[in-house]
Amino acid sequence: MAYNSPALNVMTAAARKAGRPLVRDFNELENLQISMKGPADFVTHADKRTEHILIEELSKARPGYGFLGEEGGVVEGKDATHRFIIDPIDGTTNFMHGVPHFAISIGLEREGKLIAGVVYNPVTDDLYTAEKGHGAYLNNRRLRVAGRKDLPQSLIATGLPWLGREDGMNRAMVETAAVLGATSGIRRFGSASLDMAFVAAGRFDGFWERGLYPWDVAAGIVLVREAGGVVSDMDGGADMLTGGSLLTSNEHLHPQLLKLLKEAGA
Ligand code: 2AM
Ligand code: CA
Repeated sequence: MAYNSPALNVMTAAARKAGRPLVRDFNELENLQISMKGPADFVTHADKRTEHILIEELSKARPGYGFLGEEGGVVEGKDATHRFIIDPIDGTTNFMHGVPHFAISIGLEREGKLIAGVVYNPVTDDLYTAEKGHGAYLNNRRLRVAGRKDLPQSLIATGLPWLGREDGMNRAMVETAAVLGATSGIRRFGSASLDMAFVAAGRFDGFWERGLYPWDVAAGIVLVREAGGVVSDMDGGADMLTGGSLLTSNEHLHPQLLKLLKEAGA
């Protein structure tokens, strides 16, 4: 059984509560006959409502904690030591296309250090939780990163640029080619928080992406660390929460991936 602190229970309850109407929206979206503008508006509404429920539930249980959210930005709290970092729908494009691979992501910071994380896919009901010093779990089952030591046997996830984010396109292509030529393959599933949860669960051997925001990765960082993984930015430094790039893997493959991506010359 997972050890759940009161704070982690609060985060889990908020994710589950916000997840229920989100699943209803997701099912409705599949059947909906909407105008071209419709789906985007519908998803924006679902996104905002989900963030609203999360903030409401979390601040009811922890009044005074601050927030950093994808929709709402920074909300200063009276308690300057604690902050929730939340993404109401991580994997919005999947959500919009009826692909059941998206998550609610909630990280908790104390004095600038990440101490707990929840990543919840409400469609599959997969709940990933982690707390500093207490391990990472999927639905109460303890998680451990994969033990593979060699790149040729490894399966690596990434995220790639899209329309409107072409600035990093060439670099992403060069890095992707380098990893494709050195591993068993790449997966691009479209939700950074779930990619990190999958690394924690030992499904993916590693994950890297550029252009990420704190709410994409806050909870995932705690998950992979507590599952025994290594997380850094793509220069090998510790600026992965706010620096915009992230590389995570096990202790054997992390340095190899870092070197491979650097040598890709991007
Ligand atoms: P989001 O769904 O919360 O926006 C995957 O590459 C990461 O990039 C996801 O965590 C996703 O977070 C973000 N992202 C933002 N816009 C995207 C888009 N149009 N297509 C794919 N990913 C996007
Ligand atoms: Ca996101």
